[in-house]
Amino acid sequence: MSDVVAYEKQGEIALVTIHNPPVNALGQAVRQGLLDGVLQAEADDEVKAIVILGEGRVFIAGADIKEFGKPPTEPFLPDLCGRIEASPKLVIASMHGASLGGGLEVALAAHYRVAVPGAKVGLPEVHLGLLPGAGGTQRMPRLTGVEAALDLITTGRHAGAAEALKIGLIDRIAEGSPRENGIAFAKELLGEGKARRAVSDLPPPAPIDWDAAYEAVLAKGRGQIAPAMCVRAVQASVELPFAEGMKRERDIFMELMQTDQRKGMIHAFFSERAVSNLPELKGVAPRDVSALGVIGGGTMGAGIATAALLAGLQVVMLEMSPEAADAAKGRISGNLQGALKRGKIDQAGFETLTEKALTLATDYAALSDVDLVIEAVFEEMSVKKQVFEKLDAVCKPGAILASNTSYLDVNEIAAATKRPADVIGLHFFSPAHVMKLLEVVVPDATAPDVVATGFALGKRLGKICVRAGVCDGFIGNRILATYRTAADHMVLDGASPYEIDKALTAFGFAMGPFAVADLAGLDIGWAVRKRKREEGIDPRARTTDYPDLICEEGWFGQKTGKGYYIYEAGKRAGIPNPKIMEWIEAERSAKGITPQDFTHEQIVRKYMAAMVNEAAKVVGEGIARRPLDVDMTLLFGYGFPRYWGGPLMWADIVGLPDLLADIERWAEEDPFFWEPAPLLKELVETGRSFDDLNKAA
Ligand code: 3H9
Repeated sequence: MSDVVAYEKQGEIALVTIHNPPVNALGQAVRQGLLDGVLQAEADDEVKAIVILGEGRVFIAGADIKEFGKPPTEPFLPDLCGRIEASPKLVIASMHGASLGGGLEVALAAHYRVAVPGAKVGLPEVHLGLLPGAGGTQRMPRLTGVEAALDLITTGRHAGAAEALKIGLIDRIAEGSPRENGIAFAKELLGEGKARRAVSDLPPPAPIDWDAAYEAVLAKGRGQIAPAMCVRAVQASVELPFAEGMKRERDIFMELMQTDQRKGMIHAFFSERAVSNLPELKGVAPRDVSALGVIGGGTMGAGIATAALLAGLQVVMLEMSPEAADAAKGRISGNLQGALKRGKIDQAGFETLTEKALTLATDYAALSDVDLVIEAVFEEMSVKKQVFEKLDAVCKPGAILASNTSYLDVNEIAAATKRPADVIGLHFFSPAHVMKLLEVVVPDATAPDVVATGFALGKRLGKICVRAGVCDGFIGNRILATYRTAADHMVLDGASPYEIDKALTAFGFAMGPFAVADLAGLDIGWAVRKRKREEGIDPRARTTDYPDLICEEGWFGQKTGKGYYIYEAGKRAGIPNPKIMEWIEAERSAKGITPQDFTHEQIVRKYMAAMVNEAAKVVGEGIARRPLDVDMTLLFGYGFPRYWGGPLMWADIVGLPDLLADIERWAEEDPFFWEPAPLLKELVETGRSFDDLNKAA
């Protein structure tokens, strides 16, 4: 019938099967094919029921996201769903794998729904900056009530078949193939003489306090608009007749389609998938990794070991003494207890991981048989070199030696071994069993299959892997150092750390830079400052002195109860530490600075401009391959708001010429810090965007 939708008859049942790999997205041809299938079945008097199926691993993953932003083409999905629901024949959706977004909306337009036990359903449109636009906000509440519908629609989370059955979203769970299930259910319904049953005919559900729900969702979304707008669309399902509710949903959908947040989130969706797609790795087979060594069982090493154990690897944890090894085991067990509580593993699994899969050792010889070893010891070049020399001596040929360093020169570390081709940086983020980002740092001599192994391991551990070249801080920490410096300069010039934190959380960051510093530990920045001073700071750089005073007091942030903020026991959020402003004011007057006022908008602009300028240098120098690599680094490792898509997508959205003009204006006063990135200048001169570079890569 069509290339992507097949039509077939089994007696009085018509089977309309979508075959549009990889995920049966509802592109124009699929929508047309579905419509034609329904019309063909309706025209055939012998057919009494229509079963809609998806071939392959999912039922339907939703609208075709690649079509968004282009002019819509007929048949439109809401009309198609309406037409399916209006069919005089019984329509059954037989679901398996994922039924998401428009895919679930097609199922909701059917009169009955059956799913295999492993099926997942959801309306994840909010993750794309949208809302369900084909009746999801109108039909789902009629089936589940408002509360369950708002939970699924505003969070975009997936529900399993059991939950879907419980809340009334599907009618039945059946073992067997979707085809068999669909046919059996259709026969049963026909046998019982069941009538067609349109969800739109069901009475509207009971109302709730809509304004309260709207405000709560808006606050939770930290500036994201789409989830809050879902509340208004669901409200329409209760307050308006079905057809008018559909119109309201469509209006909001079209409004959201025009937003920058939609652009940012769709950029994030595709970049998240493209980031590990490197041409140089095509056809390169990774080495086998089943046993992993971890050196150093502090917070980072224990987190890495936890992630590896949860991914089914054997782990050898090497520590300096039996006591330190015991402490490391305690940390790993604590992490695994968390996984146990969240139902990720059961008690038997917990015991296997801690007692069988994990080996503690204090002698390097224990690492002689591991396939890959990750060093997470003290961040000091001489210490790292010693570790790598020892590893080189004991590890088997072909074993990969990885450093978790966050700043140091991995080329220099590799040179301490006789196998630089087997050396790589695997930079995890703390807590390593939770944070999604892994920077795969590639020194000059690393073999391609070692890089491929880094990516394969990261994927196995559930990480988003970004390739980074070697420089001080790689992609993420190098950019962080620059935008942190911009924040420090603003403090000297008149903004308070607290206003800066407020401005950036209002922009969408999970936390502002000073609250983050308190969380990470102020001693970390102190150590970096000391190292940089030893290496020699360029005399043109503006520096701040007061952060050292905080550390000299022994105030290292949350872990000591005091830093930029004071933390009362049992409370996560702190209150401003009054001593900080005293020190800042003293430093300003000692330096003869007259403080100026900063609006939140000015704070965000300067902070983001510094981030973008450094990011453009990182891309221009090839440390990051593409702008999207920077975007994913900041999104998954640094709490950057997903709805902006990443700093370079943000830059495209606000406009590169204006941003460069600001940078050049600030460079008149501080040419050292604000030196414009050559790549940024080149893009402005040639009228291109960062995303043009992504597309060309
Ligand atoms: C919507 O439905 C709007 C409607 O309410 C109203 C309309 C009017 N379109 O994730 P994977 C690609 S909005 C186009 O790696 P998995 C993906 O880019 C939609 N392409 O597989 C990748 O391509 P590549 C609401 C799509 O097994 C390949 O398929 N739905 C789409 O790990 C494999 O994807 C969603 O937001 C799409 N809809 O996970 C669901 N989906 O190979 C989005 C995927 O070139 N999708 N691709 O990199 C997912 O969550 C996951 O893909 C899924 C499979 C769970 C289905």
